[in-house]
Amino acid sequence: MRTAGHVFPAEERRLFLAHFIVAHLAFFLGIIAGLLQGLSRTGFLVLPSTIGYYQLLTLHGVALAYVFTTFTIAGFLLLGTAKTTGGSFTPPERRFAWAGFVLMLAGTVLGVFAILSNRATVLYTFYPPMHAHPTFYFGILFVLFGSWLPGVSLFSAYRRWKNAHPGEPSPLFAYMAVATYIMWLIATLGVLVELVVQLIPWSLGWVPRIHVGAARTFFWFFGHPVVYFWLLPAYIYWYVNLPRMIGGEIFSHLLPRLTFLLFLLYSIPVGLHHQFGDPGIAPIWKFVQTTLTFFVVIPTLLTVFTVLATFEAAGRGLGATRPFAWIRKLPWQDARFLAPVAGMLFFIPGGAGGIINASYQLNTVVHNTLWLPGHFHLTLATTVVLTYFAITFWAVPALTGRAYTSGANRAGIAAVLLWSTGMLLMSTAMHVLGVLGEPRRTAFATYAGAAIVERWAPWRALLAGGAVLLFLGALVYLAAVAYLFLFAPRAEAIVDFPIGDVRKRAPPPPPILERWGLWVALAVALILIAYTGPFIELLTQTKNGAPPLRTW
Ligand code: HAS
Ligand code: CU
Repeated sequence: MRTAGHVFPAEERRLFLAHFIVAHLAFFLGIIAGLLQGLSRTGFLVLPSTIGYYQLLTLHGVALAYVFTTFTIAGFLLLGTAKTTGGSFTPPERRFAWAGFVLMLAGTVLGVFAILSNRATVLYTFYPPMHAHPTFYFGILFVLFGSWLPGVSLFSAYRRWKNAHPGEPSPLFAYMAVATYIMWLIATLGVLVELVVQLIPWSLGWVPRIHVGAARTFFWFFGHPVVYFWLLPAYIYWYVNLPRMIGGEIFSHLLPRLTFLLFLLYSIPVGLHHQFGDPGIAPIWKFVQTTLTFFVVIPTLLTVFTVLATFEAAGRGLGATRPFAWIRKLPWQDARFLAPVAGMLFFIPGGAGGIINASYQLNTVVHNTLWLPGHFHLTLATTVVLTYFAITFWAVPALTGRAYTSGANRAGIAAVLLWSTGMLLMSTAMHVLGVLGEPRRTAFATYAGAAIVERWAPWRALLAGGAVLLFLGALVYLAAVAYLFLFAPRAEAIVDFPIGDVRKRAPPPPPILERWGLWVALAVALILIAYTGPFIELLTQTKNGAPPLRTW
């Protein structure tokens, strides 16, 4: 690969590219599982007896929700932080990031091996007492440890930049990356305790029984913030990268930083909204965490406001004067714009569904039904994933030095349209089926010909049709990415990675926003308020654990 004419030095390019490569291998694995299970759980395909439905479902969830995301996030945040803190990492920072990559890769190989060899059909939430082979839990543990190390590299780059520029506001991208990884470090402590104290000793046979209630609570301590770990990098792209791409400026130093701080505070103490139906936890704690869940909507609303304001300002800057004329000035024909904006539109029903889920009583109607997969295929698999598509379309050419050709862009647009149409069909069907009572986490069943199943039939067909379109969209996307990696012509000019500037007139951010110790202390205080009571109750009331169970 040439070195002249690149934004990043060769060492950085290799590091970032490695992340995007593994991410997309996992994506490929995940979408195959997705297609097969979409067709089989609706009755259109009978799986060969060597493949279990729940095994596929585990593979789908782990490959896409954990591996594809974590590698893409690490690659993207490392790339943007390097770019905004001086252009490259120091050798130790790079070594940390590589060590993280190797650990995550080793963990992925272990975990995928356990799933493919049918030793870990426990779904991506790995709820005990379902009992997987230790390799699965060690795999998850390695991915977790590995995922911390890029955080260390970017904390160090951020500090290095701060020391060299005393008194100046830190680069917005690096600030947001730091906030995301601090949140992630705290969040992963929950699942770390679950793995190290509970699951691993139990799976090795050192202890006979496991405290299921505590395990689920440790899991959701992590399981809710993980959704913001996926979402925040997409927000970074919306806040920092999109404005440059559309020729606009970020209009405020304060709002984007405030958004990320609020996520740091409110992402974690809300995990009980996944456990409204769990016994052993008094309703008051569920109510406290419901209330906190409503607080975590606020930074999203701040984001909607800021992103729309940036779009409008950019459109007006390009000469739009009449109300809403600015919308037509935006680069709709560019997949790197269309994809995230389609994602934003899907976030309207996705987020609204989230608010329904979070409403303690309404949750009873939708919990454990197909509504839930409908919800997270809108939020994660559309809002977030479409934004990751756009990030990849920028990152790969910037790293390979190849041109983002109009052909690649057309394929990108086709992928976005197929994905959006497929998801519209599939997630609508899932939401309706959920309200009609079809359970989630279940293989195809006719329930002995119960009358309700007849009402499900047309929606199941819609779901399957959506899954096929999604698969086609994913293939077109992967073809475009492979082309950008390997075959696109060399770019004539340097392929940049767009990072927006905050407008000159914006007042500088108050220094208190960079006092991380304070924000971490506040986050810990909120966590203690939300979680001390439930844990005391769980650990004192229910003493007997469950023996291991193999359901597959
Ligand atoms: Fe969720 C379950 C509540 C957001 C993912 N969620 C899940 C699960 C996943 C998931 C994976 O309270 C299943 C876990 C499992 O396997 O059991 N969720 C919420 C709430 C939000 C929310 C309140 N979820 C997300 C995001 C996810 C995600 C984001 C992934 C990335 N969720 C729940 C609850 C459950 C749950 C319960 C458990 C249910 C149960 O019973 O098990 C909020 O963060 C949502 C806030 C968002 C909004 C939308 C505002 C956006 C607008 C559009 C943007 C437009 C723009 C401008 C920027 C309020 C209005 C457009 C411009 C143009 C020019 C077009
Ligand atoms: Cu949640």
